Amino acid sequence: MIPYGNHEALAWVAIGSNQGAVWCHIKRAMGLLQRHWRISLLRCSPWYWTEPVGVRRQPWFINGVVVVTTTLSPLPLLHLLQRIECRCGRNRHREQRWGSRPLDLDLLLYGTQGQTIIRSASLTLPHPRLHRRRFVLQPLADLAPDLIHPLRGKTVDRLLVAVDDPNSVVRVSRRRQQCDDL
Ligand code: A4P
Ligand code: MG
Repeated sequence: MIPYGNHEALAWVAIGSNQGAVWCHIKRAMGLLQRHWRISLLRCSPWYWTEPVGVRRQPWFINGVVVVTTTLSPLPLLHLLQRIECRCGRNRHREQRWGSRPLDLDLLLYGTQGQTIIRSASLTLPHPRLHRRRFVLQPLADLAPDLIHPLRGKTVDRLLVAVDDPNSVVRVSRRRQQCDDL
């Protein structure tokens, strides 16, 4: 049986940007997601200024998470996210791993309860580093605190409380966000 077909699934997508006009990249990415005929944007988390993880000497990121419904299965959805990254100026061949980028879209969880597990060369679900990163867990917990990580067996809220990540995550006020938009 084909597991996904044209059925609707939920997907949680992490959005990050720390290069160039960060809010423009984020807005553009959300617009492109919203306009895709096989995707509906359901909710968006608050946005956070986040201390860079991995490569220290780079600007802080803006991070957030969106939840969508989609009839795309996981791999075509990942490919769509990668095309959107390119359209927002990302060139992954020219960048350092974990370094600055105009836009990073990661597929965190997929399925009605986020329960899909995949380990293939091009896609790992749940995202392999989601449980280790405050900049992902905080906005994800804003949207889905009770969602259970299918491999860890813990809710997102519990993962956030237990996460061993000292890097700062600071909520962006709506006022600040509106100023930055101008
Ligand atoms: N890939 C496999 N599974 C997935 C998935 N679930 N979602 C593969 C997205 N991609 C997935 O990703 C590398 C490869 O992972 C892809 O070819 C895809 O097939 P990439 O986006 O090309 O490169 P990357 O993002 O630099 O690599 P990586 O290892 O995914 O980095 P991360 O984990 O995304 O970390 N600090 C802060 N504060 N905020 C950030 O947003 N982001 C990163 C990047 C580092 N530090 C950060 C932040
Ligand atoms: Mg990525």
